[in-house]
Amino acid sequence: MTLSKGQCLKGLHLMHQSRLFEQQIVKLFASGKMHGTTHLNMGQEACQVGLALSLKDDDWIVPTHRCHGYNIATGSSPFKMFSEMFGSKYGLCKGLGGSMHMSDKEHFNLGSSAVVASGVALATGLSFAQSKLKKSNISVALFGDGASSRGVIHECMNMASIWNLPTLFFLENNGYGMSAATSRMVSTDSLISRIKSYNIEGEVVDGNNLEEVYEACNRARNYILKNKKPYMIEAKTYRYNGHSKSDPCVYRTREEEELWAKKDPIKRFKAALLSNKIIDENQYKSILDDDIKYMEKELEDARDHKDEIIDIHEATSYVYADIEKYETSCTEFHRAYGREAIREALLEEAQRDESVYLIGEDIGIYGGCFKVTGDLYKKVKSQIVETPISEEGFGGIAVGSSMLGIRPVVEIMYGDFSTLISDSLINHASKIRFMSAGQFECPTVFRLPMGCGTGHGSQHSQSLESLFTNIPGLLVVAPSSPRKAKALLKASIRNNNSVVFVEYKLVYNLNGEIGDESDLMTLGQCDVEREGSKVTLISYGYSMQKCRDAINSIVAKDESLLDKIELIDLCTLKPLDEDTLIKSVRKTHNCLIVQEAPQFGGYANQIAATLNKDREIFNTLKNPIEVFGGREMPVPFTRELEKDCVPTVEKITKKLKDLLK
Ligand SMILES: Cc1ncc(C[n+]2csc(CCOP(=O)(O)OP(=O)(O)O)c2C)c(N)n1
Repeated sequence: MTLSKGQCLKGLHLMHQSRLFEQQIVKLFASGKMHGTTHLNMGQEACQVGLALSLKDDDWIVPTHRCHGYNIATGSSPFKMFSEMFGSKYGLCKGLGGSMHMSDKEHFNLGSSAVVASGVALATGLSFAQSKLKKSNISVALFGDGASSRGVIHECMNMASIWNLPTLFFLENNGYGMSAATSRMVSTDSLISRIKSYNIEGEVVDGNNLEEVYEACNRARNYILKNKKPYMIEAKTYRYNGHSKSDPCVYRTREEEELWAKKDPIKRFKAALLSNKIIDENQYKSILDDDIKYMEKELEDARDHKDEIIDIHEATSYVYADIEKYETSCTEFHRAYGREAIREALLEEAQRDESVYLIGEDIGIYGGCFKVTGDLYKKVKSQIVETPISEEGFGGIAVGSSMLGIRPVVEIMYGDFSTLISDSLINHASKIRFMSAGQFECPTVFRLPMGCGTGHGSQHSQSLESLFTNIPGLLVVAPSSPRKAKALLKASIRNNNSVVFVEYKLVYNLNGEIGDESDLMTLGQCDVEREGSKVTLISYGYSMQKCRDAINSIVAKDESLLDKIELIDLCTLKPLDEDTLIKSVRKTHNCLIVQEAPQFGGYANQIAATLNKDREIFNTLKNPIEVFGGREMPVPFTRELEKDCVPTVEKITKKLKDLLK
């Protein structure tokens, strides 16, 4: 055998433990002692253990939802795994993850994504980081045959190939998605053949043969590190149980199940050990006995503490990383356009910190779609990563890489395409810190050019910030001027949360004073741009500029109104600086909130709700708080209609005048 005796025994123990762990889980669910759901991997142990035996410290894995065996095989404590599934504070993720999210940083296991196939992007991101940080390690992207039809996998294979990433794509082909047989769902008999399109090498193995899997993984690891190329393994295997706990497997025959039971990976490995005289029957029995006792003890300990859970305050503390406060001492200013201000922020931060990477489409010699990155490809060339048109893939890669020390700043060409990266933002970047109970952080910035006024039509002009403000775990920042764009972006890049950085495209064309490299603004603070006594006007992004213009036009005609309007720039939409807003409206008793996004369901309504809940404001308001947003229509192309579908300076002026009466 190619495995040493030590490896054989370890492999046998691990396969037993994986199976025994899940047999206990079946009993616990059957007796109602666990809640939620679970996906069992019994029958697939050779894939998990064979792979794990080939890995070295600092090789990372991102398992699928069928993950228990991967945790056991890579060294997670069964006590902590049982505890996680009981939801107790002794769980790997303090009970915040559950069966599908068993992150274990100590054992180089990022934890699964419950969004099938998305973990592949995270794993590719880990290998992106390994490659940039010049590590001699690999990351393993695990996925199933069902997952293999998702586009993100194909995007990632393409990028791993063109960027020479050390990714092992490991497909556990157990023949079925949930109920969907591969034969019905996939356009080819050979899943591995798809890698030809990406110029990736790979092989198919018998996934129920531990030694074969181990040897293939070893070959793969050596190949990846030697050739600096990704590799793929397709392991053919079978899951014994239903897809999840409630699946009676009506879609497959008992004959088929019996056929696979004959190829049981543990029985086969035992037979190989006996025939190669590595152990005898008595030794085998004693190994199994030890494993049974070990697992029972781990369960007993976990059960003894299962009712000890973290409180809601501790749980909340895992949502956000602390936000740093900055007091600017900047005295040196120079004039710049918004796009130049952002470019300066990117340059300064990339030069200051070599882990900052700028990622996006056409951000190299083309200079970015809106010429924001400009000539940065000359100045910080090695930190610019131009991507194919694969938003979902490079969004996930950015998030994955951020957990291994990269600080990605992703440019999405148009904010409208944030719909395509929303999986990485909404399901991953925002939640991994929480689900892993703080084991991982995702310091990413996603720059999204939003808004209308450029004649680009309905699919290139939206204001989608409210899609993200409703997601716990994301910061949402929206600058309204060149200075703020620079100072807020620098603070965003340095912070340890994921930031949706909303760049209203027309702010790119504003010209103003901007600070030097020391000029940073604290995230989560509003800016009272001008003080006034009678009306509070609140806005963000390019609408702020319209508010400024409206105030100027009012004051130009009537100087007595100079100190009557208080103008507040939100700067950060989330977390919201409620105190500053409440203080202002308690003083003015009038409030108008302006946003470009359609009014219904928009973010500005949140501001109104925040102010309305203050009793003092409620009791002293002179007029209802007014929200003024875009019309209920996609942004039209026609210049006049495009202008009219969002708040205009003239209309803001009129509303302000009414409130000043
Ligand atoms: C994007 C997405 N679609 C659907 C699901 C629901 N779902 C969970 S597992 C699964 C089947 C996955 O099949 P496969 O990738 O072959 O893995 P297996 O379950 O066989 O291990 C489905 C459809 C999901 N979690 N994510």
